[in-house]
Amino acid sequence: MKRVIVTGAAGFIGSNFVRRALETQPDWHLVGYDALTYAGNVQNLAGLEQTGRFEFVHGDICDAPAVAALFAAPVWGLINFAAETHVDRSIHGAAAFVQTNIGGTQVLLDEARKHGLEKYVQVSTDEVYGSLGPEGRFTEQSPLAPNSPYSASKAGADLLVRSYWRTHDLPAVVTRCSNNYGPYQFPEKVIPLFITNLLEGKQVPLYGDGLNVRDWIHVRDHCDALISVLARGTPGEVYNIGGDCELTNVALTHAILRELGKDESMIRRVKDRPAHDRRYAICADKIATQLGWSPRVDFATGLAETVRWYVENEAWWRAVKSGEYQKYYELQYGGR
Ligand code: NAD
Ligand code: TDX
Repeated sequence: MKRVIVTGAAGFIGSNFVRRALETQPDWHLVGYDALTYAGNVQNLAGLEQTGRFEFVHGDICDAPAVAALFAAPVWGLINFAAETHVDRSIHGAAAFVQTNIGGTQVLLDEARKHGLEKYVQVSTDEVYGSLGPEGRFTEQSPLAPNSPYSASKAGADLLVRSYWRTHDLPAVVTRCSNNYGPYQFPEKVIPLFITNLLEGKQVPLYGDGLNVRDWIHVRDHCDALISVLARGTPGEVYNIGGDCELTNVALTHAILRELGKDESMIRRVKDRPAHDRRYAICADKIATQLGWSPRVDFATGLAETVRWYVENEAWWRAVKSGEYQKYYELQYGGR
């Protein structure tokens, strides 16, 4: 059995990754590790320990002794999803972003180096490349030009990972993916926020002119790409991952409204996000050529499936759309 540590396992992509890896990698034993911040939810991993190939450990990636304890048994691989992930929150306050995204990554890298492993994967984002004009796509050679405290902290972590590979021969790989959607996504991100607002009969807050472009990928496709990188990625390399599905936020909003049988009156135009990146688009040719991965879920099917998941899992999103989240939402949108 290959023992794989999955940090940030109780979040959106981490929990989808654990589920997908249990389905497709019979020789992996997964250890989920998560601090359970506002974005982490053990419910996202419900039932998985019954497989006998998954266990959950509650802990912070900034806590070096706790991370060291994960290495008490031999570790084959570590994939780091743990992060503060919401751009708007990073505008309100960057401290937690620097602490977890950079400081936490440094702790993971040091423990991985001390104890040894076969592969370390840093799950990063296309946002480290900054913003595109109307033409072109990000390649792995695009310069890093982050525009938000969130993306700056992710870029800082990417550079640390590279330095541990160069300096300490740590077998580390970085991935940079575009915008994910699918089940278990926290309803602060645009797709689940808009779906759940509409299910509650509330309007959806569309930033600025709504013409910013994102390249959407279903979380299952992202997880399959990450499994191939963990299994076969070359240390020292960066792999871009994208869905080849560019949409303006207006087009995305209309698709969600259509799925739920609502009209344009449900759109509320709100002020723009500061330094709002205009366009992201990923060239994923390298991972296609070198690791044989390409996205499979078509957007219309994936979105319909996702809307259905939120309709069927109302208890899940009602529980997370309260408490601390509500306070933040009121700060962001002026109370509703
Ligand atoms: P998420 O916010 O849903 O989950 C993050 C998880 O990390 C949560 O479970 C949280 O409890 C945990 N966490 C936070 N701080 C921690 C700490 N100090 N120690 C341990 N655990 C901690 O985020 P997500 O959307 O699942 O993103 C996962 C990763 O993928 C992030 O690194 C993010 O930058 C990256 N990414 C996300 C997207 C996207 O579209 N969502 C796209 C590209 C890359
Ligand atoms: O209420 C909203 N209204 C709106 O118009 C929100 C929350 C967002 N938006 C717009 C801003 C963006 O152009 O929708 C687009 C997507 O916004 P987010 O869901 O906040 O995602 P984004 O900022 O693109 O970042 C996401 O993708 C890359 C994730 O949150 C990151 O963690 C990931 O790295």
